[in-house]
Amino acid sequence: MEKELMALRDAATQELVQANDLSSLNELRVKYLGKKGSLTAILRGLGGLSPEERPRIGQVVNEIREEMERLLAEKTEELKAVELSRRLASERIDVTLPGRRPEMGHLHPLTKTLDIIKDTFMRMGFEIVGGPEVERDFYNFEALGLPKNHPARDMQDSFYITEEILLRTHTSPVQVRTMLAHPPNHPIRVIAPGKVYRRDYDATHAPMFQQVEGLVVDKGITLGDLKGTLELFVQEVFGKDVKMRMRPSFFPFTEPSAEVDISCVMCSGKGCRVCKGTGWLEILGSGMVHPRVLEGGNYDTAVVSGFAFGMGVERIAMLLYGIDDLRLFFDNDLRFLRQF
Ligand code: 2NM
Repeated sequence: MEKELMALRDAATQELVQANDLSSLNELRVKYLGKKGSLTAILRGLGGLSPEERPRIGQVVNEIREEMERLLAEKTEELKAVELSRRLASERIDVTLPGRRPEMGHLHPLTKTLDIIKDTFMRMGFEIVGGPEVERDFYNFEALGLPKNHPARDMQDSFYITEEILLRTHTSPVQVRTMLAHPPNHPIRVIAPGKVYRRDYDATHAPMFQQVEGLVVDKGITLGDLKGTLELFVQEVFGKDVKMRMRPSFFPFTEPSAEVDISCVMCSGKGCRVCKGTGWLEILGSGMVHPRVLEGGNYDTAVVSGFAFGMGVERIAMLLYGIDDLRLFFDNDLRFLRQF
């Protein structure tokens, strides 16, 4: 028995001395001292020995185990030191390298444009109002002088949920709701920004886009008020040197109606590819609110009058930043977005 133990000790010691990494050291610990290790097995088998032999052999086994534990600890320290000096010799930290800058996000160009538009009208005393994107046919069409089968409904092919409910094609229904939410003849000065939906998709039309529509209703509001308000808006957003003009047009909810152009921001009105040689760019539609629309909003047209206008935020952003394809706003390509 003792001979066997000595042989075990010698074998273990030799293996320990030869181990040259931490994982093989651990394997040896398991092999000899682990739950199923050979020394542990011998310790368990002591019960089978005679009462005279048992204490003596037990003592030898314990001595061997203590020695092995000491050797294991020594060898572990030694190998750790070797590993540390190897890493110290091979790994280098360049403390002169520049730091890694955290990525900074920023607002989307459409958000920036909308912020500029909202800020400009807020400084002119306009309130910002909102409403549902899923809208009733009544607020989206009927109340604006567009009954069923009106030819103008073809101009904005819509996304219908049911025959009576659709995705709004403009934010005008918000203006109608605003009129109805106030007592009769209560003055109004609001803009309604928000998403609108039309069945369209090309370089200048997306099925979802953003609009800002404005509505002013009060005693004595004239076309002159409309023109002055829009001129101030154009100068604030595009700069003092930009000129504005109004052209007669048609909308079912305004009379008279006018298209508003600004002098081309690319060529300063000289004529170029962007303005197709005309020197002018169309930026919004406007007009004096049609009496039928005011009456539908509980306003007495003998007492008050109003003007309204509507613009596409994407179009304003394209002119502001010189972008030629509206789809870029929705692709989420960082190479595009990082430029703003
Ligand atoms: C436009 C052009 C002209 C408009 C009309 C109204 C309302 F609700 F008061 F009748 N809101 N917006 C309007 C007028 C919109 O967009 C090109």
